[in-house]
Amino acid sequence: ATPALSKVQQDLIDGSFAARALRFGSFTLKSGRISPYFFNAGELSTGPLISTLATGYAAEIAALGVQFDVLFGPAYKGIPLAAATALALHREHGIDVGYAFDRKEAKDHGEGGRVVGAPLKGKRVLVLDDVMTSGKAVRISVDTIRAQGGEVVGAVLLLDREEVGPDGVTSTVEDLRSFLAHEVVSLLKMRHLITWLEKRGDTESLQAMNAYRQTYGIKH
Ligand code: OMP
Repeated sequence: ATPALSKVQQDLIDGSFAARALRFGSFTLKSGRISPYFFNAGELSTGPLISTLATGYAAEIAALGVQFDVLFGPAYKGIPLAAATALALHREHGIDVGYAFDRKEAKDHGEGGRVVGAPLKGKRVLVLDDVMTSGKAVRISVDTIRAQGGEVVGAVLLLDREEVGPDGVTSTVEDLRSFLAHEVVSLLKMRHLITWLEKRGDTESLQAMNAYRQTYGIKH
């Protein structure tokens, strides 16, 4: 059975679909897998959408209860997300943390360095990212943070696609959890998108989603 949607999840999926950040069709992923859906968090680019999203991330982080100093949002899409979430944590939960992000290109003049924002050295850092498939993007952030002398204390994602690795068995999010030895949480999982499609009665997308999940989805 598919899970019920919370108000935040319903709002997030409705808003993402309306903004075409969430699309159903045929998409080639970084991994080469052909997916019946794609979530492009870069399209969540209005005040109301980023507000809903930041409130969602902040609530997830507050519920997680992890102690940390800095939120790290990788370039480019993670930058506004981390900034907006730091603001929401402050306003909505009284949790005051720094935020930081990396550059895509190394800078060799001016202030220099690959990381901008709050210093990471000796700090507890929470990674904030958009979509996770294989976990590669998150691992790159982890490497960047550790290279700066920061300690990664967990990761929070917008969408966990709930996929298996190339061996067809290992859950990529479980793998990331053991790699970090910390929690990895997400606002949405692929199963929530399926619930949403069921409510909407979109049988064509549902069939494609279920077939994809059979092939690449985590096994229960
Ligand atoms: P992994 O690095 O394999 O975990 O994939 C995550 C990244 O893939 C994201 O940061 C995006 O660059 C991209 N992506 C999406 O944004 N949305 C999707 O629905 C799927 C992917 C993807 O290519 O797997």
